[in-house]
Amino acid sequence: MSVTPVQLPFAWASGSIDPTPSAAPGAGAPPRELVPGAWVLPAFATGVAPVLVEELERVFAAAPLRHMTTPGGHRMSVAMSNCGPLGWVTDRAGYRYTARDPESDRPWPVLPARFRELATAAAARAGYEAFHPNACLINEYAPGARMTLHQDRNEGDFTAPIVSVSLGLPATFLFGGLERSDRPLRLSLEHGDVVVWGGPARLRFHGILPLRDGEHPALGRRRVNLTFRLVR
Ligand code: MD3
Ligand code: FE
Repeated sequence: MSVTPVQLPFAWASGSIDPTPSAAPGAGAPPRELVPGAWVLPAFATGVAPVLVEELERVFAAAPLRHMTTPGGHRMSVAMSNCGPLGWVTDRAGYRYTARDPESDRPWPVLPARFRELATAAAARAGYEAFHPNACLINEYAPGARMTLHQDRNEGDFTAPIVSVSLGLPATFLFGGLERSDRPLRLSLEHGDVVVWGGPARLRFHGILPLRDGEHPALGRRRVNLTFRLVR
């Protein structure tokens, strides 16, 4: 009597092929520590980028990108939206996280599963286990848009890292120290690059130089940045 081997439905189920699809996060060069606590994951999100862009269109349909006003009364050159339980907002009253979009008074769109998975995987790759963000701020830069040097300190807890994902046109990122006057490093962030900012890097000053004009094959004349945060 012969035993018919069970036919496994996929070649990888037999263990001979890596089941990780090429679109899974994690492609690209190995992580590089920029300064203590800050890890660059080159092209980590390149494979999932088309899915991210599709999800972003859904988020923007529910919570359109808008130019917010700083407490000082300036209109930000960056257009913003959010998804997840909490979203970052600014107006004449100050900077804060809210559970509702002040434009619609509705909850922010849900954090797509693919966003969560990417953020958690990137943080783990940089050594920050069990990162479960509850806020995703989305920044859209048109040519000329910039973000001046600032610290991110509205999250209430600086033990969790921030994970940033760059999509579209490249930008020059400025990475300073713990004092505004510390001379910043410059780093080019390109489509698919992910950076994890934690530990001693979490409260460093940072910013983005005015975006250079160009045309990106997937995103057109813009850069979109996602930042995943844990707000308490
Ligand atoms: C370093 N965004 O949304 S992402 C921001 O590209 C912001 O849109 C920039 O700064 C952008 O607040 C930079 C990189 C980043 C984000 C948060 C950080 C770097 C950081 C927090 C602490 C240290
Ligand atoms: Fe920031």
